[in-house]
Amino acid sequence: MLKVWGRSTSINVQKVMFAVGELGLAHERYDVGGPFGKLDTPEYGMLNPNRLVPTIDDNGFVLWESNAIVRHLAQRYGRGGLSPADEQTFAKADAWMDWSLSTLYGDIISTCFLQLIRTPAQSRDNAAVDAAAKRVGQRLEILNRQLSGRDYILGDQPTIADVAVGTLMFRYYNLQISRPTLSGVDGWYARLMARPAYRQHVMIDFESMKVDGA
Ligand SMILES: N[C@@H](CCC(=O)N[C@@H](CS)C(=O)NCC(=O)O)C(=O)O
Repeated sequence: MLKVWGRSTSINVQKVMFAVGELGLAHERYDVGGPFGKLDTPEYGMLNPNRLVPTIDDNGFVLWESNAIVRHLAQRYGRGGLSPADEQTFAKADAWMDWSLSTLYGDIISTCFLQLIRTPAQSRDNAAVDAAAKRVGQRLEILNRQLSGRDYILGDQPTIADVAVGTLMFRYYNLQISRPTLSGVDGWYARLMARPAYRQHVMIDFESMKVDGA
């Protein structure tokens, strides 16, 4: 049985659980991290020396880093589906995964999400939020062009690319930031929201994560 450690409100756990849901894998998820704590135990340190979530144990194979976990699960359980069978298509999906981390994650999560949800309004850097939101809008124009004529990033089915980039979109679309109209990205996000695994694991209200005064 697949074991997943990580609270459901963590964006990186959501990414893994979106893949788990798409792949239809039987699993147990353990609430650790955030208000649940338990990351500082010796047992958890043995599983993940970074003491972060997510971590998985896939029938004895322990792995951390959410993108690596998604790739592993997709390659093991979703060849020809979430994990493109064609080598070059897989490489392109992999590139979009890296792109999500190197190009979007910092601005959406480390700046917009942390400033608007985890920082009291009086201490907030509104200029940084506005600049980050603007950069994301510009970078999503690249994705918008990729989605022209495609339902998902690499074609008519979701892949690991949609899992990684798509998981960020729920926060992007639900934070109080300015967004350009990008019909390709908007339509793709609507298709993601229609997927049961996305609804269950990614569309998790984050209002309860607001700190006092945010
Ligand atoms: N690069 C790592 C980042 C992991 C990470 O930063 N996890 C955060 C949650 S999103 C965490 O464990 N924070 C501490 C906590 O939840 O207590 C990955 O993608 O798995």
